[in-house]
Amino acid sequence: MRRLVTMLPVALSLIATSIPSASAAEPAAMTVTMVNVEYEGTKMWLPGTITVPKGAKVTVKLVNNVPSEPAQHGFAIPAYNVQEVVNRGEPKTVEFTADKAGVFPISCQLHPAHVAGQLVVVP
Ligand SMILES: [Cu+2]
Repeated sequence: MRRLVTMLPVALSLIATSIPSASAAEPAAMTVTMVNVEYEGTKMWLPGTITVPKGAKVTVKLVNNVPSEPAQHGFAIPAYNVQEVVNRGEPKTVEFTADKAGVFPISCQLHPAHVAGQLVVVP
């Protein structure tokens, strides 16, 4: 028992040094692919909801696979000043840092009927 007690501070210090502190950690980098599809006449970006931790550097790869006209669709997250136009067959990438927590709409700025999604930034 005495041996165990004397080893305890050593064990605790090993644990403490192996866990990086939150302030020293780099922000998480996340890459998400979203695909614009048409299902029974309804257009939408899938997945409809993307969830990231606050502080993450987010890269969203956008693929427009909708076969019907028009050949262009928009991708906008107004709360993060993200706005892009994606041509069919020409993937694009948008990047932003998720620096505010909350639930934010994702929409197609070109077509109001395009079903909206959401970005969830978890604090
Ligand atoms: Cu659209």
